[in-house]
Amino acid sequence: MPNKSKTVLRDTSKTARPRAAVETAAPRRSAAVERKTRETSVSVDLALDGSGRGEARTGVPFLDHMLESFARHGFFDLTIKAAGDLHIDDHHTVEDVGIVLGRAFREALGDRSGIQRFGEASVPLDEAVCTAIVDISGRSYLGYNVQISQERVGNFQTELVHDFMKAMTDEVGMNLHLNLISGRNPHHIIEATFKALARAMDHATQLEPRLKGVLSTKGTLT
Ligand SMILES: [Mn+2]
Repeated sequence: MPNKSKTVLRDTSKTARPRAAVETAAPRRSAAVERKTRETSVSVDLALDGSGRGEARTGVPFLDHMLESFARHGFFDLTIKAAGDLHIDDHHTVEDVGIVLGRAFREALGDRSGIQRFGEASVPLDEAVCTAIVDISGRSYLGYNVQISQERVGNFQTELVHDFMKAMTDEVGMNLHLNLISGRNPHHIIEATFKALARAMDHATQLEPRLKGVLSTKGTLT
């Protein structure tokens, strides 16, 4: 006898757990940060426990592409708006977006109790492979080993990635090592770098259920 069983879609909406029970399980880890200078005006809305919904409007389209990829692969909900002095060049805007995004992470993490703290990820994009290793330790350090031989990708200066990462690292208060393992195309290299950062930070910012307080024998991560 052939198996005649068939799939029946059942309406489970009435038996499902009430949403409120899930949503009140943990406090919302999020931040909204604004910063205005004579050079730029930047706002960032960040939720650590998001779904990867990213919207970036910085006036620097390549940076928008990278930030939306960062949100997607880190499962962060992220809205970034910036208006900067792009008539000079992209530098102030890219660096200041890094500052405000870093500040948003710092604020959303609070006293950093309960977080995994460490994260590591390697991400390939065709011929490019980049590794990100992060420790959200409260001590700032950037190890940047992402050599890009091309000066630009489209209009975007590839050197600005270093400035963005330095600004963000300093503001979060974290140790970040970015190591390019291989790569030729600058778009691939930078995108693999942002995706690796996203995955490493997703892991490092997640809550460790066995942990009470902060993951430090010193007793503080701020
Ligand atoms: Mn791309």
